[in-house]
Amino acid sequence: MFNLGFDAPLTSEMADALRERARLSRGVVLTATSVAASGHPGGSFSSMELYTVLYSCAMIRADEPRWENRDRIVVSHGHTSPGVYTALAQAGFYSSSEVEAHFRQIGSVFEGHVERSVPGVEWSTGNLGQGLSAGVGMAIGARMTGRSYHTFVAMSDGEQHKGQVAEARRLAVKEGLVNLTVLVDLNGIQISGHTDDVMPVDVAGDFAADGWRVIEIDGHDVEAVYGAIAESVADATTPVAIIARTVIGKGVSFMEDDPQFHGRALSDEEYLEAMGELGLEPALDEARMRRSQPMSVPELEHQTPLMTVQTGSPRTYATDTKTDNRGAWGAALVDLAHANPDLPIAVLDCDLAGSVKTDAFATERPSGFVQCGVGEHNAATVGGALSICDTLTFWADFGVFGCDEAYNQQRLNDINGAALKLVLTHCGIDVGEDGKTHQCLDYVGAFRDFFGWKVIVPADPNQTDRAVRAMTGIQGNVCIAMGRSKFLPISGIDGAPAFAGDYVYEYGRIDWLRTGKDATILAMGTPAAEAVAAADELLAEGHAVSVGIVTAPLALDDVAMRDAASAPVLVTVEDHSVRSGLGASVAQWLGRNGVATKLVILGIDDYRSSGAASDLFAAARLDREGIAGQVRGLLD
Ligand SMILES: Cc1ncc(C[n+]2csc(CCOP(=O)(O)OP(=O)(O)O)c2C)c(N)n1
Repeated sequence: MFNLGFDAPLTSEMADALRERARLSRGVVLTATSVAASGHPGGSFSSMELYTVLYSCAMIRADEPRWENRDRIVVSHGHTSPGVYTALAQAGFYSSSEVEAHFRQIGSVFEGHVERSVPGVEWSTGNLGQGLSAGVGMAIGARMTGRSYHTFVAMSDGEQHKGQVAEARRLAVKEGLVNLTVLVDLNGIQISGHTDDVMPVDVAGDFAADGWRVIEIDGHDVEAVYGAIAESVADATTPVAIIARTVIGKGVSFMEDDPQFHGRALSDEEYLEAMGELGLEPALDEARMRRSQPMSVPELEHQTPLMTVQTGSPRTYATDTKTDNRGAWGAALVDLAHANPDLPIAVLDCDLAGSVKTDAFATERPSGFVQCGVGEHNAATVGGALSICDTLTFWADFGVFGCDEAYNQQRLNDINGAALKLVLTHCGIDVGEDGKTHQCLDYVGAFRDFFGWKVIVPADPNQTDRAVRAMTGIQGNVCIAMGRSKFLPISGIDGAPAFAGDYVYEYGRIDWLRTGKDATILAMGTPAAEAVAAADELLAEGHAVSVGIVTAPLALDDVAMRDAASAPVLVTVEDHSVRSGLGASVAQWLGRNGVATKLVILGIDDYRSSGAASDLFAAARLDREGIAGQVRGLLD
């Protein structure tokens, strides 16, 4: 009778069973949090009927947690993890005794905030305000893949303060996501006290104002919860927000409406009293004993598998015609759409399609183009969640917005094992006249601190073309970063385009375009062409300088690095902060490998002003003359 969806009316037998599940779950929450001596029982109790009805009735399968047509349930207030874990246990995903014994224990899948590796959990949350965006991504994913599942997002009232929630609300309506239901646990309490005192929000009014249908209910009445969900699933006109009035700590008299139980476990005495009120046998001693025994719940894989993508035929850009990397990216994207007519491809935009060159894709495949407006936090999370829904997902934006603005969202994408392909244009001082607020100087440094993200910084349009195609075959989240200007593509020593012909892009490889014993230049991104030109100038003067093009500053190749470091002086060149980019990677590599050589890091050491990019590069001594002059000085 359970997990059949919401088509049939709720029978009294089912309602009784749901109430009983919720009662038992409250006991498990108390035992688990008391064994762990931490956690969030208050919100778990206020959300308990919502979780019980959702996990017991939605179309999900305990024996096949990643069934592709399952309804998606995202819990945005991830601190209510004990409530989520135990509702999933009641729905048969694993035994609740495992939750009781191993909640918040090292090595256990039952982390303090909900984790996607727990069977039944769709998105790791806890950084409030991101869950609705994840749900929007999954609801768009259903449309992209032609699947009929429904997405449910449970949220708290405290997190309604966040601006990202408003961004997601609007996108849901604009995209017509009738397959999306939000359930807000309106318990009126958060850490610092009553929500009305901390930061008043008209939750129902906000959803209604953005065009959602709003249904208000008693969130502890399982019949009302089921009925509202059934109504929302049947509604094919708008997304629906169910505002559930609840009581924090519901079910235990001394916990009810008391902010201290937001985030504290009960003492043993309180525990006994509470279990008595719930009519349940205490289970604390037994659970404490079991804590030292191994846990049997396996972690689900949460890295997104690679999709099969036809990469099409690379384009060649002539070395006598100035071209921009972002133009090459946009053209390669259209080629990918042509080469994969049946593959779900989504491209997210934040009102910059013309500049970030996704406009041609938007014309070519409008069904895949998702305009998110000026809502980058939302776009980042929507993109991450969509990328785990069998959709090849790109988000293109200026570096300062896709990286700096949305840093924590990209961190959560990393933790969730998403597969977002992030295209950052207008990076570095190459942004030119827009000035210092628009200079993204830290894209390598920012992503360096995430353990999963890969970063590609192509040197010219030919390499950009090939790297864009190749990144579709690289697992996980990948960022490709580029500048803004047009410049001449780089030539090999034979005068032909260096990154065309037989050239195949490989992540991590350093491509040697010039060789010489006097010095080594390792160059990355827009100034790489100038570094090659500088080496040619120096050669004409009798100085033989190697130039290696680095596109993967976070994955330096050991063999190539040993070669690079064998020269008397090693110079790095980049349009990036000297503190955390290629030069920093090389310094780290030298230190870790015990290799001593003179290292000179050429890059950006302060915020720069507005100006033509060529003038800015000259002022930073990152043009041909500047690089040649600095290397010449070192050789002399
Ligand atoms: C972005 C973010 N800011 C701050 C926090 C810290 N925090 C955790 S729970 C919480 C209160 C949220 O209120 P609500 O979710 O309504 O809590 P409950 O109803 O469970 O008491 C805060 C501020 C967080 N997790 N995420």
